[in-house]
Amino acid sequence: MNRKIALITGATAGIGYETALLLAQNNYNLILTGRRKERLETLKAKLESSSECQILTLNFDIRIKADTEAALNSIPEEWKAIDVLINNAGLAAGLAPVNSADVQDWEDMIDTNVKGLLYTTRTVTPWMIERKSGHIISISSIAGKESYPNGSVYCGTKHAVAAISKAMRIELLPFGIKVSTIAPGAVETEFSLVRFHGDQEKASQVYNGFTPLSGKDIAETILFILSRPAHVNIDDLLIMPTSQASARDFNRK
Ligand code: NDP
Ligand code: 8X3
Repeated sequence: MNRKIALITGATAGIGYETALLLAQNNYNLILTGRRKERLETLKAKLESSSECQILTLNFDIRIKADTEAALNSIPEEWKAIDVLINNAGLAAGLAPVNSADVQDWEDMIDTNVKGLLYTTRTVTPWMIERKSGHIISISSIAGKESYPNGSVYCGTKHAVAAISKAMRIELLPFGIKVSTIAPGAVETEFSLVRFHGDQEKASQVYNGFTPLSGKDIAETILFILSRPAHVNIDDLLIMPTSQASARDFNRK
């Protein structure tokens, strides 16, 4: 294979999906993961029929350590030469204060955004270290820079992504492995629909009166980071809609 290999977690929707579309057109073969198998298969068929890209799909729940490790370790040897790991799979569940939030929502966010990211990174980094090459891009959030009311645990998980990435950057420095984080503001994907447990009306209200970022905006940012020369690393990139100045300040019309 003379294409590079990128592993994208959470490629069935939103940012991960758009990143798969863009990297397929930019000389990457892709390992795509997610729980929704049918979506993975449809995306694989779409990409293989529209580009030279080879696709491997892995269908597992990133919250489950044994399943995550088994799926990743099942990758054929030639696919283990992963150049790029995009830690994207994640969610917000609920929007409520600590005294009344649903504890299961907390478990889901911590297990996905923090523990799932760690299980994946723990499995893939030894392969990168062996080759003394690689680039890990993790999707943090404006919620990893600020904390807002009713978002304590989501904000906590995204602060954790930022903190873990900072330490990883130092740990992986001797091996020439780049570590980057992207912290987006509001991106219109399935994110709010998931946060509000399928309530489409509440989800749509999040993006009322302003133009949010799109999954494609973040995919293009990922490609920008990946296409810097070997001596350049983008450590951390904060990207916001023009109409958003903080986690809570929007210019809505
Ligand atoms: P989407 O809901 O559109 O996509 C989330 C992706 O994560 C899906 O492919 C989903 O796949 C996957 N995923 C979620 N839970 C699991 C799980 N347990 N196991 C495996 N895969 C899982 O949201 P976004 O594209 O917006 O979110 C991508 C990342 O960007 C997240 O980490 C999010 O926190 C972050 N982010 C989003 C922002 C936004 O405003 N949208 C802003 C800042 C950061 P499936 O359901 O098929 O398993
Ligand atoms: C998603 C953006 O502001 O809802 O990470 O936390 S926000």
